[in-house]
Amino acid sequence: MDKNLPDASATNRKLVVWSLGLLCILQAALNISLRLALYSSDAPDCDAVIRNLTEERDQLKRKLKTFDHYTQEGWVYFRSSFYFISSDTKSWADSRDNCLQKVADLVIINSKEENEFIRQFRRLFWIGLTDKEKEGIWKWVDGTLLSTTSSFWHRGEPNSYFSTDEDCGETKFNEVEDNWNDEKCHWQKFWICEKMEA
Ligand code: 2F8
Ligand code: CA
Repeated sequence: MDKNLPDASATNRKLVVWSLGLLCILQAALNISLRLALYSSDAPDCDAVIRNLTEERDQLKRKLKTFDHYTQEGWVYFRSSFYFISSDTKSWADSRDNCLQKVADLVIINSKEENEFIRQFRRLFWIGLTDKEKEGIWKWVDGTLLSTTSSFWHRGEPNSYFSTDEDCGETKFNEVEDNWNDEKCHWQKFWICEKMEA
């Protein structure tokens, strides 16, 4: 062998060592860039996503349990509230007491849809509306003033009929959309309690 020529196996070894070195550098670079991509701010936080989904699932389970409980006890569900339709009659105050005992209150009507929901029963029901604190100032049982844009007094009502004291609200003229009447609170009537979904 010519001593001036480089040893072939030594050259190969150098080549292998360099290649391995290069591969190591490439792998490290790949590793770093993958980690950067995974933990960059716009990558989804998987733990947070799972936490949110679990919370949503538990909330739905709780809702379903509440729904089953109230509907089995005869409450009717409509737009995020449960309604109890009485099958006997009481004065306005006794009706309200009955609702309070059920951890509910006499119905508060906030929309035309809710009034239509109640009107469909075609009954004379006490509702949670009264002006017993101050004549002519109609308030719901939660203390809110009756809104002029969402009231359904029948034509000519409220009228405190012939100056008799009619301080409690009822549904009466159910053949038309504006079906409310003011009535004497001691009259015995059916009533509707409302319990808002938690
Ligand atoms: O005409 C409206 C009037 O109708 C009744 O009186 C005749 C009501 N009272 C009773 O039903 C007891 C009034 O409240 C109502 O305004
Ligand atoms: Ca009246």
